[in-house]
Amino acid sequence: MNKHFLSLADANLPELKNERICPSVEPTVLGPGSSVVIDLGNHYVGTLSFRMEPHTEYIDAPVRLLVRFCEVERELCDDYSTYNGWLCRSWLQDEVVNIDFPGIYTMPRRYAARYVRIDVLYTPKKLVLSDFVFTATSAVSLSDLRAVRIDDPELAAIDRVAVNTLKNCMQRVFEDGPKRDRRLWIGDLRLEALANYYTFGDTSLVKRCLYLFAAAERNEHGFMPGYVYENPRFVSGYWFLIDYSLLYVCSLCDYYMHVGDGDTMRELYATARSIVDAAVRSLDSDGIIKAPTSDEDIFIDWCVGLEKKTALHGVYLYTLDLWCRAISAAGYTEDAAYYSDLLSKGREAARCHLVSADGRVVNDRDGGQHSVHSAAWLTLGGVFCEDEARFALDAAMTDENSLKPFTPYMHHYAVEAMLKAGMNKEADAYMRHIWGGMVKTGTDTFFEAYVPADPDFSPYDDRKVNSMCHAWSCTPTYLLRKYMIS
Ligand code: RAM
Repeated sequence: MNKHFLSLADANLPELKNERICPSVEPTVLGPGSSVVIDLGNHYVGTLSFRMEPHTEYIDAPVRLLVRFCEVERELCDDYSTYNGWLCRSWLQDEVVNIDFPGIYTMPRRYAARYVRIDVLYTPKKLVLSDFVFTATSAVSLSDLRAVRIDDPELAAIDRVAVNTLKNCMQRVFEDGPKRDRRLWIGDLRLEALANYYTFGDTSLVKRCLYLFAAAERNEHGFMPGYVYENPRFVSGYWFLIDYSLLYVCSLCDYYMHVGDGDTMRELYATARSIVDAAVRSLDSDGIIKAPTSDEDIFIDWCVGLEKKTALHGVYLYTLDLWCRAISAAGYTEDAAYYSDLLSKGREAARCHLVSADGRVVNDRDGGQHSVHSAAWLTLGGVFCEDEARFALDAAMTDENSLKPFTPYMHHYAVEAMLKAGMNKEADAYMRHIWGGMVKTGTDTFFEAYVPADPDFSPYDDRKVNSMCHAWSCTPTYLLRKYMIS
């Protein structure tokens, strides 16, 4: 672990802001087997306290309650006893609490919720619950939000939910999800940071996260872990995702382009360059990037059955492109020329080996699989001119048999690719379909995974553990503010 970078990260630790939410709930008389649902009126992240008093007679035994925190309404009725996901059951936000004495009870942990359901498990006498207070936390508050005017009500709703998602994920770091995993992941960080530049503008939180990753241990190939833990102490992550490692470089470049902080660019230059060089060392004899160990080391999306080699090459080119622009702006002219040459070669290699004769992004390396992922990432990598990109994207999106994105993370890059290809109308329709589709479910925040045809899809084999306020879903506020509204 690099202590110097860690100390710079710590110097940017935010002071969290608190907001007291007092839902209007009448004092409720409850006996064994009865329950109450508290609606906080919006999705928040924080702690809950409430008052428990005897109804008429003194309660001469502990009161045992089951308290469940739900991010969206449908979770109120989920049966947790049937949970069969491969992530630990303890991520589900339910607690059995024993209250020995009347008075205010404060729950010990932080939760992410719009609704709280309390079931009385055991009590010898009736009790009354009242005075619910949810203390919500975030690194930012809505009063910091840059105001914009969005006349279209559907887009305004999408923006509102996106901003709420971002706010609730901005804590000590840019968390991926406040319910789960509550840690700093590169892929999530990059998208949150972009959205943040156009909304809350909290640049020191971005800086903190860039330094946290720079402090992490690399693997033997020179790649960075996809995530780190930082609370209560720093621990490097164990999953080395090549695309995420490259997106760290992009995050630094974005930060420099938006903030113009030359000191941080200089501090982190060698770190970022060594990742780019690790990618260059991973090129095969055709000049296409290849995961040094196995394809397990590439993320791209949670899409089931996805082949990822083409998309990874797109991420490599996209990173080189941004890297060249940022470092030449920062004055590293010689290096910029060296990497520009690699970029041209990488694009040429993609045209030769990854694009079929008819202009679709289909090749043997990915077993002839057609996907929106591959077409989007090669477009973002600058492999095509606008017409070619439009053709490749359109072919991938309209082919019934092609694979489509499963996560708002990949939906985001699909929209970015459409915008790059000048498909503004299609990008608008896509955003309304995906993020507008989530809004129609009545949610206050955007989800970790969203497959319109399969609302129960979970990367973890059980929807109950999905995060329903997930950082990488917050980008419509960025897309709208940067490209779609004036
Ligand atoms: C999941 C989380 C996180 C993401 C990784 C790859 O575990 O949802 O957000 O970055 O996958």
